[in-house]
Amino acid sequence: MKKALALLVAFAITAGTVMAGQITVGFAQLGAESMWRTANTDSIKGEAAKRGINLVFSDAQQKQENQIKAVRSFIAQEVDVIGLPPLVNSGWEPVLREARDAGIPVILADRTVDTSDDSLYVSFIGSNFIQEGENAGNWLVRELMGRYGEVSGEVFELVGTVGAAPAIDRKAGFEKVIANHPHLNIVKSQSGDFTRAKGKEVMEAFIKSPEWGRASRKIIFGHNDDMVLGAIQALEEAGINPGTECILIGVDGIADAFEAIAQGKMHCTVECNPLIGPQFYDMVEALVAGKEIPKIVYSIEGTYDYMCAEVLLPWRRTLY
Ligand code: GYE
Repeated sequence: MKKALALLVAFAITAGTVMAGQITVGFAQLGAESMWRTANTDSIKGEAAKRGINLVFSDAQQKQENQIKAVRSFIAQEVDVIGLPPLVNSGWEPVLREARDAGIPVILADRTVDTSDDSLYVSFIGSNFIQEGENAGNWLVRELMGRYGEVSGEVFELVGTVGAAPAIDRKAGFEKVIANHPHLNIVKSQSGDFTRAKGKEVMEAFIKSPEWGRASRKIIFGHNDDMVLGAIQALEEAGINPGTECILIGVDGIADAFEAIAQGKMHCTVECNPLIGPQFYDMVEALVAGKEIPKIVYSIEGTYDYMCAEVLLPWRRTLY
């Protein structure tokens, strides 16, 4: 009864603000774990406001059950389209089936799901995470070759959220590249859940490990920049100079990473574009107009290092 009432209230609030012909989108954001994510949320909210789209937004605080609940409530509210960045890549089939049966298209925004039934969503828009892992690996191989004339070293890997597509795929892409180099190996690998605080904690544990003591070339590969920035704090607190004693690579390309690179504390960031609001609503509007949309839309992304970070920092601050 309470639930039904809550649903009714939620519906009344949304319905009350909708104008005739206005598109309603439910977006089940997964959390606010990183600067990438806050930029992504701003893009999704800002672009809806610009286009006069009625956005029903929810934040699952990094809990899959909350995201599933949000999707169910969007179905009950009969929104036109649902946007979903799945926290982890499994466990989505029942709720995606419910949306499909209700005739509400779901666009996977940012992260992917692991399913053999791709009729459960209409489209994926986001990054090619395997490619990002490869970009990180390729930059590292070139860097080692340039610095030392050989490709060898020990990698300490800060993994993203366990079971999340960007964590699984970035690892896979990176490993694929370094597999060609027998003296370049991952010696430690642990999840820092894509957050700065956990990245720092995991780095503290890495520093105390025997592998750290034994490593001759210490390389830190973080599945996002926030974890690497946390790791830099841990290194500095332990009296280790990140810029000269380690090689640090992150993913996302947030302005704070550009700044750390410009300051000589970090070496490279692989871009992952969070500003997908405009493309997302292009798809929403096309769907509502009954048009076909592509099944996959990948962002185009680069890799940035100490050769350019300082010059590009002011521009980057205007992005994310
Ligand atoms: O790289 C990370 C965030 O799903 C692509 O999630 C996104 C990732 C991003 O927490 O910073």
